[in-house]
This record gives sequence, C-alpha cells and structure tokens, in this order.
Amino acid sequence: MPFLHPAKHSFPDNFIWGVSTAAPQIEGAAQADGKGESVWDRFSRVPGKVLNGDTLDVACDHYHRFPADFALLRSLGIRNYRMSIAWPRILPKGDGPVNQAGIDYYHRLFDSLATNGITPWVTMFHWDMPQALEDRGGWTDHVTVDAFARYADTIVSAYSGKVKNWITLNEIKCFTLLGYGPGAFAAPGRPVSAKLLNQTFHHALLCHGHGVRAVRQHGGPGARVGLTDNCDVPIPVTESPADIQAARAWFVEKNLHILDPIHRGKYSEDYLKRVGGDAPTVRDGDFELISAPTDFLGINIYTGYWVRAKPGAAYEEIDAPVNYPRADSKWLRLTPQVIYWGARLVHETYGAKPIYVTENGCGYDAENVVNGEVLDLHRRDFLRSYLRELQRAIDDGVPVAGYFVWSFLDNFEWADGYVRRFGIVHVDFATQKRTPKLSARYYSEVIRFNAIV
Ligand code: GBH
Repeated sequence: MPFLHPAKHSFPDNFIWGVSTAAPQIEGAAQADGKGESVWDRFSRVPGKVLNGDTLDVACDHYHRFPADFALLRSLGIRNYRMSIAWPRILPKGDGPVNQAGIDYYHRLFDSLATNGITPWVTMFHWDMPQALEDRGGWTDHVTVDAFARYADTIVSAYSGKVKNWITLNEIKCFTLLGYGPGAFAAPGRPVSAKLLNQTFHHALLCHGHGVRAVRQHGGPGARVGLTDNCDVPIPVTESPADIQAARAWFVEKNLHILDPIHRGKYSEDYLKRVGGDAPTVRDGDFELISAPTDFLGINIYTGYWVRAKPGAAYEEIDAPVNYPRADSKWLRLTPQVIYWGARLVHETYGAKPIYVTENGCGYDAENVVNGEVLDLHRRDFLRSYLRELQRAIDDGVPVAGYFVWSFLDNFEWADGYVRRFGIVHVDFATQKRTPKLSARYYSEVIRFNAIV
C-alpha cells in the first residue's frame, strides 16, 4: 500500500511555516558600515560572561552572505523568515543621527528576500541595545523609550513598502530580568534594585506600545504588528479540571506583569500587591500606549513547568526529576505539551488571536558534519513531537496561524557562545560553510505536505 499523508495530520490552509533568527546572533560585521556598539558587543568582552570568550564580531557572517542564505532558504521551501533589525546599525548611538548605510543594508536584504519569494517577519528589537543608550541608563531610564519611539518610526517609515509583518520586542522578560536582575547572565549585566527592575519592564512595555503606534502611523496598507512574548508555561500533570485550573493560576501569576497591561490596560491588583513599594512609576497615558490593540501575539515556546492541584493552595509546582530528558541547554526540558498549553492559555486567558509560535527549537553541542550530513535525529524528533501538540491545540480550536523554528542557522547562542547549536542548518564557523541538517530536510517535507510527516 502506498504511503499516504493522512488528512488528520495536516495543518490549516494558509498556515504560516517559517524559521527565526536575530541580527546580533547571525550578522557579524559588528563594526561594519557605521554600526554602533551594542550592549552585547560590550558584554561579550567581559571575561567569563560568554563561553570560550566568543564574540558577535563574525557570527555567521550573514551580513555579507545573505544572498546565498536566502537562496538556501528558498531551496528548502521555507517562505517565511523571522529576523530582526540591529538598532545600532540604524541609530549607532540609539538616538541622534541616522546611519544611512544601515538603512541601505536592510533595503538590500529585503530586496533579496523578495527575489527569493520569502516574506519577512521583522522584530524591531532582539536584545542588541546601542551601548550609548545603556550608558545613559538603558532600560532603567525613560530615555530609552523616547529613543525607541524614534527608532521604530525610522525603520517602519523606511521599510513600509517591503515589510508587512512587524514584531515589536522579543521576550521582554529575558532582556530585562537577565540583563538587570541578580546573576547578570545577559547584557548589560548590571543588577539594579527591585524597583528599577520593575521599571525596566514598564519601559519595555512602553516601547512595545511605540512599536505598535509606529506601525499604525507609518506601516502602510496591510501592515500588522504584535509582540513576541516568552510567557512561562505550565503543564498540568493530568488534564483533570483541577490540575488544569491549577495550571491556569500558575500561568497568570508568572506572566501577568507583561500580559495584563498589554491586554487589559493596567497592572492587576495581584501584581501591585506583590511589588508593593517597588511598583514602577507610571505616567499619564502610559497604559493607553501599552494596550493599543495588536494584530497577533507571538509566543516563543521551548520548555514547560509541571503543575498540579493542591488542596488549600492555588497550585503546586513539581520539580522535574534529575534524569528528566533535556536538550544540552540545561534549562530546556523536553516537554512537547508546553506548546499546546502555551497557545491554549494565552488564548483562553487573554483572548490572544491569532497566535504565532515565533520560536521553537532545541540546542545541542557537538553536532558534526559526517560525509556531508548532520543526522540530528534528536532535533527531528523534537520538532515532530512539539508539532503534534501544536496540532492538538489547533484541533481544540486554539487560533494558531503559524510556526517558526528557532533557528535557521547555528548561531551566537548568547552566554553559550557558538558551542550550543540551535540551527536546522549547520554552520562551520571556521569556513562559514552551511550544511542543512536532517532536521532541515524533515521540516521541508512538513512544509511541502502542510502536515506532520
Ligand atoms: C530564545 O529565548 C531567544 O529569543 C533566542 O535569541 C535564543 O537564541 C533562543 O531562545 C535559544 O536560547 O540559563 O537559567 O538563565 C528563549 C528563552 C529564557 C532561554 C532564558 C534561556 C536562560 C535560562 N530563554 N533562558 S538560565
């Protein structure tokens, strides 16, 4: 009997299939054509912050190699590409003079995408804040909000004819908490007081609002805009009503400081009670800006937390046992159900619609090219098992309209440098040779059939 791809494994018509990247992780050319220094350019040079002292200077050299990279995407049948614009290329000092060479660069890049029939999904900010702005207070200071407003106006006006899908910020919780919280795992690595940390969230929310405003004002016909959030996602230990209710309570508690103001136009009572005297300073009009309606919500989904009901409490969180399966990224427990619950809970709780999974993927070390192949069965299995759960969400009526694999290429994995590989395409960082892994071939087939294969 010939093998058929059963209809029950197929995705909705017009489902968006793509891959994701971010400028600082792939472009390299960190000093080229007038680009300013970013906080990650600086932070990566602080001894001990990035594995092996890796820097962003060369990365995948995508800055110079984008035509071949986009031809490769096309050959894999990938027609949607999430990327980010490097703020320090456009405004090297954060505000101040515009760098025309930076503007011109992304024009060439968008033209090349168009030539290859690939639709761009453009993130305005994926963590590479201009160092000059950090020197003036960075995310702790309102100066960043004003500078971002101008940056968003500049890029949306410049590219309105070429870009229709805009994402304001990538993962507010990451660049604030990891950059300014205890531990200083990410740039700028400057721990601040609890009040100032809450202020970084608030400033980021305001920048999101300005991103939305800029798209409404300058985006042109058909332009759409949304946030990409990295909400923390619980998985109920069983799908009994009680465990699901516990998961819901956990979800709201962990994410309300970002998702409530955006969807409800205020900080919740619970949040204000939690932060007490450390609540952020809010100016008149802030919440109108923050809660301006968006066209979609992006969620980055990697790993989940186990939660169950507990008498007398809102929930009980259960630590994964030591031998629970993980990727080489230690934080990345392999929990396919997280994609189901992430999509379902943002929809049920906040009415988010449509939802795009703007990142999903896994990081492994020591993936080597052998006889021209990288047989990353672990990544193929990862994608397949998470996609099954995504399909279950869609079957249950959750309005998921697209999915992007993180990442197109192996790249600069922040504090893990170049050791940790997330790409479906292998990059030899010595020669810059690209080799599509088995997972890329697999994903091509998923796209071709619009079904889990
Ligand atoms: C995404 O964040 C990023 O958007 C992307 O740039 C990145 O390359 C990709 O994930 C893969 O990591 O080490 O305990 O401090 C994913 C969410 C949240 C994952 C913070 C790493 C650090 C945990 N990230 N987490 S810890």
